[in-house]
Amino acid sequence: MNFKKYLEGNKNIIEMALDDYLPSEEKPPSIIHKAMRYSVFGGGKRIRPILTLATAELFERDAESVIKAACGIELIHTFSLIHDDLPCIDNDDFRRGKPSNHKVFGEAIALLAGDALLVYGFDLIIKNSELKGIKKQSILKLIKETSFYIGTENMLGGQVEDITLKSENITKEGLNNLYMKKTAALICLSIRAGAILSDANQRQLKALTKYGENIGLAFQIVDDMLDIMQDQRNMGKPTYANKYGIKESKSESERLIKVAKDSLKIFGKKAETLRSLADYLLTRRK
Ligand code: GRG
Repeated sequence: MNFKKYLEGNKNIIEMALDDYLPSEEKPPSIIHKAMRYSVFGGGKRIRPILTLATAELFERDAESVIKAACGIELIHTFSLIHDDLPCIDNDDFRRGKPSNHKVFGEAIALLAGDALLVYGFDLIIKNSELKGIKKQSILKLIKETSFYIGTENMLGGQVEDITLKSENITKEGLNNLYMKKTAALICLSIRAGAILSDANQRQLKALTKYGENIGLAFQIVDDMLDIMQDQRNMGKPTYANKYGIKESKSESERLIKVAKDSLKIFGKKAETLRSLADYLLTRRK
């Protein structure tokens, strides 16, 4: 199948499900439901839930058996973006070319909308237990993994380093570690979710985690390059592009994508979609 069509098809499945699961804008207290929907339907690429669906597909599981967990992870991602933009963190007035959540709804509601999306995210992961062929034990494992990958040892901790470390003081290893936590952790979780819900074995989980870590690192390096090339943001921040320039960022992201694809060897041809997804992350323009 044409890969562009695959992405579009899965994006539609995810958006329809998200619309179905989220409270309507009219439901009281209406303002927070409006704020949540504003950011959830604000033009995201849906990379993380697409990765969950694609990983489940590798184990011949259809989208229907993992869709709630996939959407839960997208809600957690959206929570992190709303909080990231707040004046007390990155102070960004725009997200995806539109006014950021706090610019439209005010800081207090934006903060609460982020909190609510985090809670709903966990709720949807738990509700994935209602879907066909899912073991309760896998859901427990996934909840534990979610807490770990978004907690202070990973996404949250990465965000702390992002706002406290200075570009001039950070080493390559330190930057790698920061990217692993801030960005690669949630990407790894998205992939591991698809694998755990499909009863993958340890060897398969290990290979998929290596794939996730490497595409996650590449994703952040590409993101920093796009920021610099498109609107000169992040000046002085600890980013690969600021420290090593565009040329080295490009070759490092290409190297990481190669390592990611090589780590899928044990799956043979069945992992073709995950390989195409890795290539797509390298060539994306937003
Ligand atoms: C609880 C205060 C508090 C914060 C939560 C803010 C935070 C912790 C974590 C944020 C981490 C973060 C923003 C990492 C950046 C990752 C990244 C490159 C996001 C953009 O992802 P895309 O391009 O987004 O997939 P779209 O727009 O497609 O949804």
